[in-house]
Amino acid sequence: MTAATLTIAQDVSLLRGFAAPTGPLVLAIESIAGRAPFRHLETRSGGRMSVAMTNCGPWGWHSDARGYRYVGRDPLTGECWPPLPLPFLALAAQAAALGGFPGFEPDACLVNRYVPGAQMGAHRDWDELDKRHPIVSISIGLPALFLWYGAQRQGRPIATLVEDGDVVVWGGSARAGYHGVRKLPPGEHPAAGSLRYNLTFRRAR
Ligand code: MD3
Ligand code: FE
Repeated sequence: MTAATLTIAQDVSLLRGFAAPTGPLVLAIESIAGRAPFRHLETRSGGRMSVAMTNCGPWGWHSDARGYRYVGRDPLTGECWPPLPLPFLALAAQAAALGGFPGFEPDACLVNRYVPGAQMGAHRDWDELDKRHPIVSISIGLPALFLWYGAQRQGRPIATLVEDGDVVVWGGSARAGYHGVRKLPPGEHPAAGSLRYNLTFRRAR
């Protein structure tokens, strides 16, 4: 457990190495993907996202021609999403508290999987009911450049390298912030192989 909490922007905290070691998290992700497989969702405009996604917890984020929303069942299998592992919940709550948001109880965890070349364009997380809750992100595996645009989608973002075990917490004035992830460079990581994973914990309802 680390003590260093870095502020990237107002109400955006970076907890370096807070989720390390990530070996157990990778095993948990593989188990989740065994029940709710990774898939490439469709954007509203019909494109295919380069990041593969799945979910665990009561609610899962989904995207198709009908738009972006949280759903209680996996549209691929018709089953409920796999449960949120207790260690995930504890990690997210502790990180949120350190970032200034005590009492965070997420009901959704979006699991992203990046292969080299995958990227996430500038967007904001805006499908959650109550925007007073923060979002907690855990990076696993290959390092990536996080891009923080802030209140506006355009302009030059603040780029921060996030590495295995790093946790980002954002809420309050940063909750509406635009962000993205730069195209993943190739590499090899002991726990995650040639991949990067990201967990984002949200309060959907
Ligand atoms: C804070 N995921 O799933 S976490 C998402 O790494 C999503 O997969 C990203 O955005 C991922 O909706 C990133 C959010 C994030 C991104 C960039 C930041 C938070 C940031 C840059 C600075 C501070
Ligand atoms: Fe996001």
